[in-house]
Amino acid sequence: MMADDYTIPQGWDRYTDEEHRTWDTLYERQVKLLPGKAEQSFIDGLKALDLGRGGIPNFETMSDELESLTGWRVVAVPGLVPDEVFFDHLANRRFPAGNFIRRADQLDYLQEPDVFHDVFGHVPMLTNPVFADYMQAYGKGGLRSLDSGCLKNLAALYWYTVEFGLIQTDDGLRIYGAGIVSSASESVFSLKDPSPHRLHFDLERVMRTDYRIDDFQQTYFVIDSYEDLFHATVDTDFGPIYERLQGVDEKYPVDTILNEEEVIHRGTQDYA
Ligand code: HBI
Ligand code: FE
Repeated sequence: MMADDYTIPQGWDRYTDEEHRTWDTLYERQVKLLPGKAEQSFIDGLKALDLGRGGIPNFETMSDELESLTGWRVVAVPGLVPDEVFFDHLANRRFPAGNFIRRADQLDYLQEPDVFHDVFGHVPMLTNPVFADYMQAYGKGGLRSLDSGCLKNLAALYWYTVEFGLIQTDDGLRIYGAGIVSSASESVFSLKDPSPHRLHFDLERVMRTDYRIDDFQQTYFVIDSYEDLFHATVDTDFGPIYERLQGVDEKYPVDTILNEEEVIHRGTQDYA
């Protein structure tokens, strides 16, 4: 039975051996690729939550550990949930994760968020206290945005940070976005390929940018720190931004570079 908040039991006992093996296959493939690519909090989070112990993680055990670190828990949902339900979970430090896993013949790409994308991709970053606070702030901002008609702008922010974000570190550019760390091909493409633009993150600019959900990104936005991201989001009064954006239906196309902006890498856009 599904509750009002769309949560369901994970049903951990019902996973088949084949489903656990699918997790293991995906896990091993990503863990080999990610050193030197994923930002350290992601790698630390995998270890802290012991996500490589074998098989699909049990949400209860994992949540007990995660809660002791940053107060977040993971709850099971059947798939995409309505925006207001999604935001309400985040605002209360619950991450809704799909409980199903992709079929063995869909290892590389799946449109819906399954347990591998949601748990491997998103949950390790929730062990970083600043990022964990950002996610909650995003959820609260999302609830507020529902009345202002600016949901699309907020969705773009999520897309270019939580899902496809890059971060500048002392060791170079690294990945923190869940959509990238959970993808074998995009974890290489996003950092190494000459095709996509890599631009410095700017809140309002990002919120006005279109995005594509069906292929590699044509532009990635780079933050300097999770603190910057948190403060850009929390210290900014979204009211005036929303007001400016009200009249603006047009989005910046996905390959735009503005005159005044800080370019980290001007992409060739060959891939697109
Ligand atoms: N539901 N389960 C789930 N996962 C998401 O990432 C998600 C969602 N519902 C809405 C949603 N994302 C987005 O529309 C928001 O980020 C704007
Ligand atoms: Fe996601």
